[in-house]
Amino acid sequence: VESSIPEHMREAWKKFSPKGFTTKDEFESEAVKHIETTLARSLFNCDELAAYSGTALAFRDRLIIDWNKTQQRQSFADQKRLYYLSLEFLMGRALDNAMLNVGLKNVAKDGLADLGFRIEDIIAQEHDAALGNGGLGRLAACFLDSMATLNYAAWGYGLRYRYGIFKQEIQDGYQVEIPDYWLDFNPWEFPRHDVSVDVQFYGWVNKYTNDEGKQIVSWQDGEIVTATAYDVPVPGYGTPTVNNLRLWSSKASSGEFDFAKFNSGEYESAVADEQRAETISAVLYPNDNLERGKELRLKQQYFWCAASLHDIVRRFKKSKRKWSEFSDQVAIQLNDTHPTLAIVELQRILVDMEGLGWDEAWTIVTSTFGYTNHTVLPEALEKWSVPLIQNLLPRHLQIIYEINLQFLQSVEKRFPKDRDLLGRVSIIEESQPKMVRMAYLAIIGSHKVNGVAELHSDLIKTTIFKDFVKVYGPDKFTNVTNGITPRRWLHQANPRLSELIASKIGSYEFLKDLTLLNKLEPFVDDKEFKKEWAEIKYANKVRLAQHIQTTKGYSVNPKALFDIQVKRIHEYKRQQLNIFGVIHRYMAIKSMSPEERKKLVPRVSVFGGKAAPGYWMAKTIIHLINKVGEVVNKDPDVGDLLKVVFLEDYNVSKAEIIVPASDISEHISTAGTEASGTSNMKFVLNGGMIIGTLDGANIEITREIGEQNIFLFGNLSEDVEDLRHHHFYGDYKVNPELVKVFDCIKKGTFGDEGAFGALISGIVEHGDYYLVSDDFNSYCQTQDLIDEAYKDQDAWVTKSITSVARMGFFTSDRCINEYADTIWNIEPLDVAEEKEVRART
Ligand code: GPK
Repeated sequence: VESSIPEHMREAWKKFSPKGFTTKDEFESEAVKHIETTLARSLFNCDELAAYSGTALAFRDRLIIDWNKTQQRQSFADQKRLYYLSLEFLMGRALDNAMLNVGLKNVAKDGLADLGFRIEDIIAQEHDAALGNGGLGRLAACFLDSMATLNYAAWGYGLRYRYGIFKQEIQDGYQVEIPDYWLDFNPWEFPRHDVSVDVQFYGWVNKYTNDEGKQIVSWQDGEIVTATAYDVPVPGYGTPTVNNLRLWSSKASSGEFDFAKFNSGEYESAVADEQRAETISAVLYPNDNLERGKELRLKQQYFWCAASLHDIVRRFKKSKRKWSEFSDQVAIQLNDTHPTLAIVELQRILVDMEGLGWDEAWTIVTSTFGYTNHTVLPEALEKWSVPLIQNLLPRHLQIIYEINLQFLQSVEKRFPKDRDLLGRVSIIEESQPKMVRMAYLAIIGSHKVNGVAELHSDLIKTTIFKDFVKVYGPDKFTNVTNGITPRRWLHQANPRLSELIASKIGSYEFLKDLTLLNKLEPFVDDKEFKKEWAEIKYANKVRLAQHIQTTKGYSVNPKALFDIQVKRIHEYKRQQLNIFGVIHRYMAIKSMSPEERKKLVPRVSVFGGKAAPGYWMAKTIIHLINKVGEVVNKDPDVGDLLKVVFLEDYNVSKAEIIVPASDISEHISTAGTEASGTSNMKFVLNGGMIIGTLDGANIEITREIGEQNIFLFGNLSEDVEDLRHHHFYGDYKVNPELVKVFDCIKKGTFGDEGAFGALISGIVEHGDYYLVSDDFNSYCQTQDLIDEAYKDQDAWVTKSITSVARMGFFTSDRCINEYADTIWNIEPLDVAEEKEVRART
């Protein structure tokens, strides 16, 4: 490896390069050094935040050592790398994860105790890195964890938003959004002021023939914004690999910040230019499963794609290889269509800047990219208006047209009689204004397209991308069922359960090979084991009850059945079905005699999740949940039999408390709408049962854990279309039990009935698109079955253990290995030698 340090001076470097702490005393020494020097605090003013900061800096130092080595090792090995392009990385907290991954959490715990702190309090000081909305962003974070743990040479590329997803407060039952400024103190990022890319916008395209008779295309007179790299270390579990997540931050380019203006007194307009540039990476768009076509969002997408591609190409060019070897060195995965412009940008770099021929370049591009689709919901499929792209990215629009022309010509050759087909598969939608269909561009520019669960991958082939299956054949389309990292979602969130499992199967190896969980099955009848299993669940429920007590100010009974639905609020996810079911239960309780009530299973219904700020119906659902809670929770007829809790500001760190505490969790989307779901996997892995529809990964979870271990209900995906049709054209009647629920709301039982009118009329008058009424009976009956099943605690615990034992398939490690084998064509780096060196020192 090249170095600027002369050979004879390297000894001194080697002698003094830090090794990182391993003992408690070393940890304390590092932490105290950071508190007293880096932070300029002392024994007399070290609060928990300072103790967190010192601890984080001590662990950060450790990670950096491994991180530097990993990057050197990967450069030296010169293997193919994977780049994961995602507009969202929902990382959550880093300290606990770092401590567990390097195997020094106990060292830190004892060290912090010596210094006068409880480790849990210190961990809780950290601000979540919340650069994502929901499942898509958290999936990217789980993938980074697996890629590092499995020793793949893989980088994440994203945006360094100054504001992550907003913080949610509930005021008078309504959601209120608070900005999430999270960068005040972030020890986990490293500004790389020496790594920057100038990104261009607007301007015009100049085409001419040069002296040698060559066609030259130049994009000129645009506005330049600089992308600066901020690197975040991503440690693997029990391995020396620490990968890199590179996040781009925008600022006015130094050429752009107009000193002439500045000096001539136009201070304000000079500052305004600077602020406009910084706006690009200022804020995460808070929409989940929805696209709104805002210009700033398109700017974000291009800014991030261009910076990432130039960085990747720069790295490739250092290797001095031929362009034809590009895709032997580089694989790029597109997390949804948000980074589709990367396809166009690479083609532009190769053709306009590097002088390759169109076809040669296009072959390279299409063998480099893979595209993952995460939804079939039409409102989520990205389209950008042609005039918008024309103005912002004039050269890219030309390239898109050329890609489309060549593609359509090839289709026409193969299907000469099918004129309609050409219109249907065209990247350009012939609307007013014309629109660029990003998913089509992503398909055409990639060599593989995948869905995220079996049903979903089938659906994209038979619905939204059907015509492309005709054009390319079925092999371009594949499935990679989602997974989750068992490190965060079992070991970190539920340490006692992880420890119990390890004690039974002999080691913590299951955290790296989750299929080893199947060794638990022989213990399903072990009385002592079952008792401990149940105790752990109970302790986790007590912990959640305490969280409810401190955040909401009232108590819930941890012996009650905890029924939890936490995820983004969306009509297709059907939190409204859940709350209508709760009202139905409330009405039933009210009409019972005291004797009948005694036979009931007490229940705590927990909701949590954010609504997009502009999604009015989702906000109405939140409002209803809160209003029902206000009435039910103080009704003396009900007491402990039913409590309704809306937990504010659901995020990754709260999920780590909530997920281990569920008896039942709800995954109740209208069949065919939830691409996969990943919290379903988290809940089952923590010993909870599921109530769910035959949708997304619920289907595969059922196949793995067995039908007797899951509570399924509702209509099937294949029947949805007919049912919807029937709502409009048949003699459609709303389910009578649901009508009673609506009457109860309309009577004003939960306050101003007008507030919920739209929720009801959407079902009664406007076609019930999400089939709430069709599934209501089946849902309520299944809830009754759950009550019955819960009464037999012994059988319940058997189900719980059996399910966990069969969850091995749903690790994101399996998922990443599948991507690596079938899409990226990359292999893990061998780190055996590094491990050995480390064991010796
Ligand atoms: C899908 F299209 C989108 C989106 O914009 N945001 C998002 O979080 C989710 N998703 C799906 O809704 C989930 O079913 C899926 O598990 C997750 O992506 C990861 O694939």
